[in-house]
Amino acid sequence: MFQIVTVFQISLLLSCSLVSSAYPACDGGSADAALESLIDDHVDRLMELRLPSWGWVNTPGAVLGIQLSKMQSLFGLDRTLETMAQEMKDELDSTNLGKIAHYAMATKASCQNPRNFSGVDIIDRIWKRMRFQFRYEKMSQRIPHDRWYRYGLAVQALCVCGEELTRYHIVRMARGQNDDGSWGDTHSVDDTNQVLLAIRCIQTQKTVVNRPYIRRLLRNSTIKAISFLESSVNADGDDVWIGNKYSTPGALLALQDISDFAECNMAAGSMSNGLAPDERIGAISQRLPAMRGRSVLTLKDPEWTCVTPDPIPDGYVPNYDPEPSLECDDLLPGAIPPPGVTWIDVRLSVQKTLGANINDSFDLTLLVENVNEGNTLLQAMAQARCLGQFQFETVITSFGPSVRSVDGLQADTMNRQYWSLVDAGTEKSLPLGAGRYQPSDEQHILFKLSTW
Ligand code: B12
Ligand SMILES: *[C@@H]1O[C@H](CO)[C@@H](O)[C@H](O)[C@H]1NC(C)=O
Ligand SMILES: *[C@@H]1O[C@H](CO)[C@@H](O)[C@H](O)[C@H]1NC(C)=O
Ligand SMILES: *[C@@H]1O[C@H](CO)[C@@H](O)[C@H](O)[C@H]1NC(C)=O
Repeated sequence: MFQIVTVFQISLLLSCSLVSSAYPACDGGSADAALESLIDDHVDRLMELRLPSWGWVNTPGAVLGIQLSKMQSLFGLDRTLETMAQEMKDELDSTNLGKIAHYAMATKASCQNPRNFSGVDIIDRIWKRMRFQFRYEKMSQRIPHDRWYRYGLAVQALCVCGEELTRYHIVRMARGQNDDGSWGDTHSVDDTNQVLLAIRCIQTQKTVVNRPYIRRLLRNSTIKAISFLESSVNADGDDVWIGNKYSTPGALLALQDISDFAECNMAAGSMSNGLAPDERIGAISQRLPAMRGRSVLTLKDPEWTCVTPDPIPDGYVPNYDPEPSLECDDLLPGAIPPPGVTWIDVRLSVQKTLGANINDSFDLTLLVENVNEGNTLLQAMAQARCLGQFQFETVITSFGPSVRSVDGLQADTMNRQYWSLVDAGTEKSLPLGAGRYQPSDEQHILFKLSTW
């Protein structure tokens, strides 16, 4: 039933969209004036979200996003690259494979040498980590240590920097594909996007092109991946997404030039519909290249060149503070709601046992009363904290604050634990993080310790 409705809604949209324009991610053309100005808005927002260090919460992620979409706008690039080099050296041993891949691609995109970026051979660091991707915890494994999204980024980074992937890594990637054509489970559209783009890149390599078996293997994999992504197209009100709003940019780039699906322009149109005021650098820097229709595969082009960035605008000082303001004075309700404000009640529960069933008992449950309607989940959590009823900690990430510890229990990220945010009524995972999700009246939200 659900699928029939979805297809019906999509065809309705199709018939109304005759006047809509074509998008670069779908037809390879260039951006029209409206899209160009939206790209500018995205870059401007990134400049507002720049930290006093001239970097970002994820510096290479933001640099890569701008370099691929509007290179000349990256004013202050020299200072950013200095910061990026320092941040890279500081976290080289502790961060994940995907972040190191971001460093390599941001360096390449800025026409620096990834083999010697401020003395560091980033490519060598990626190769070293590739060695144990399918061998850890003393066993041979099907799922890479850093998971598919980051593995895909690493293969892309090696490939666009001219490295030849080995047969071992290629075969492992193809064999890790699920029967439905996807990779991963928790965020499978996002994972599939990155692996598909990685496969597309290595399909141009000599080692692959010369070996019929590998060539066929990857061709088969690609066909299944395309069909999984096309079957993930869905209508959401007036919008069309591949997966959801935040997996659509990656999917459009992964499918670019290899798939000619009817809803491409609609998905690209939905994606190019604006910039939500509370979107963070993660979402913005992933959307930029997709609006321009230029994936990291373009970095492989021997003609890739850099331009001198615009001068730093007069009076520009990067000064973004990523810590959310959660003052009790602003959050604790008075005796009656202020004019124009409606109060809602939100229930919060916690399950600390890994693998617990949603119907099992909770370790903690509480009702947060008199939350301003429209406040975020994080504000509701902080309101309960101000009353001494709830404890939690967050860490700042490129998608905003991420819940790291709840009721005194910290997720063990080294062992891939995390606090998943679940609607206890529908049992569905929340589509947005605590810093952006706005609970509704009587909604019951569960913090469930999980692994990925
Ligand atoms: C891997 C991944 C995860 C891993 C993160 C592992 C880790 N801590 O290192 C796990 C499985 C834990 C995870 C959890 C969640 N995720 Co997630 N995740 C991803 C994914 C697929 C790739 C991120 C990555 O590795 N990037 C590469 C590195 C190099 O870049 P980075 O900037 O350093 O990435 C960091 C952030 O992405 C952060 N992160 C990942 N997910 C989320 C979600 C939120 C809300 C926040 C604040 C941060 C965050 O973890 C990365 C490392 O620190 C992205 C997909 C995408 N398109 O970006 C989704 C994505 C970022 N996740 C998303 C969501 C919704 C969630 C959850 C809220 C799901 C839920 N209901 O529980 C939870 C977060 C709950 C919490 N405790 O706050 C959405 C965010 C949408 C939005 N605009 O808010 C995305 C875009 C997926 C999607 N298409 O919907 N995620
Ligand atoms: C890396 O580059 C610096 C100059 O930027 C140079 O002095 C150094 O010798 C190079 N290192 C290697 C290993 O090539
Ligand atoms: C590719 O798919 C075809 C048809 O499904 C199959 O016969 C063949 O064995 C596959 N090749 C490889 C290398 O997986
Ligand atoms: C939880 O209980 C409800 C109704 O009691 C049931 O419909 C649902 O399938 C259960 N969920 C799980 C995961 O067992």
